[in-house]
Amino acid sequence: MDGNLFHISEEVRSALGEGRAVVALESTVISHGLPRPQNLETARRLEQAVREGGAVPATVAVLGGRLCVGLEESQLARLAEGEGVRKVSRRDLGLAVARGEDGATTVAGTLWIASRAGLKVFATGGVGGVHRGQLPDISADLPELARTPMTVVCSGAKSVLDLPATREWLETHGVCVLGFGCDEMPAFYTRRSGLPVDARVDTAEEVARVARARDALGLEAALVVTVPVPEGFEVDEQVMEESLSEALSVAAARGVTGRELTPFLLAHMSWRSRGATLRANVALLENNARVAADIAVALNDE
Ligand code: PSU
Ligand code: MN
Repeated sequence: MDGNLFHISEEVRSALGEGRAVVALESTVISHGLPRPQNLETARRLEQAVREGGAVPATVAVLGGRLCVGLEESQLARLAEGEGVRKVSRRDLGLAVARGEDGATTVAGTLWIASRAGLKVFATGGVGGVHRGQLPDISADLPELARTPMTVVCSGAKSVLDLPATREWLETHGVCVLGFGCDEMPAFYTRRSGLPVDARVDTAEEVARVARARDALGLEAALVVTVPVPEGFEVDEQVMEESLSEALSVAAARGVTGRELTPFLLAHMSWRSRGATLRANVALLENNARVAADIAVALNDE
C-alpha cells in the first residue's frame, strides 16, 4: 500500500492497529444514490449506527486524487454536495488519482480500497448486478466481490436489476450468499425475491465463523450477508413494479446507460413512489450498518 496514494484517518488507523472492529461504508450512495439533503443526514446516521454497534466507521472515497479511508465531517459534506464528484468504480480508480479528482466509490471501488487498507467488513444498501435489457450490462461490483475476501452486508441487489441472473453470476464465481434471518435473498425494497440464499444464519457469530473458515481456506471471494429491509419500510409490491417499469422505459427512451443508469432509476422510482423507495433505502442502509458492526465485533472476539 502506497502511503502517498492512501489516506487512512487517524481514528481508523489506530483502531486497526489496536485490533478494534472497523466497518467500511461506500460513498456513491451519498453522492449519486440519494437526493440532498437526505444523503448527508444518512451518511452521518450510518456512521453513528456503526459506532453504536461498537465499531469504528470508515467511509471510503477519493478526495483530491487520494484514496481516503475514514472521512471527516467536512469531507462527507463535500461528497454530499456532489459537484464534480465522479462515480468511481474499479476502472475509474487510476483516472481519478491521476487527475487529482474527487470521487464517490461504488461497491467495487470501495471493496478495492478497503481491502487494501486491511478492512474486513463492509456495509452497503444494495450491490450492483446484471442489468435487465439487451446489452449485457454487468456491474463491476460482481467481479470485485468474486476476488475480494471481505464480508459484505447488503439487502441483496436492487430489483431494478435482473435478480435471477445476478444470483446465478454470484454462484458461478464462487460467492457465498447468506441470509441474515431470512431464507430468500431479499430484493432491496422488498423482503423476498423468490431466490434462495446458500444458508440462513441468525447471529453475527455464525457469520464470523463462516468468514474465518473462508479465510483459513484461502478462498478469495467475498461473503455476502443479505439482510431484508426492516418490516414496516418494505415498499408495496405493486407500487414497486409500477415505478420500476416506468423508470426502465423512461431510461430506455432517453438513452440513459452506463454509470448514469443506476442513479437515474433510483431517482425516478423515488419520485414515482412518492418517497416510499427512498424511505426504504435509508432504513435498510441504517439497519445494514448495525448488522455489519455486530459482525465486525464478532470477528474480533476470538
Ligand atoms: N444501492 C443504492 N444506491 C446506490 C448504489 C447501490 O441503493 O447508489 C450504487 C452502489 O455504489 C453500487 C453502484 O456499487 O450503485 C452500482 O453501479 P453500477 O451498476 O454502475 O456498477
Ligand atoms: Mn454498468
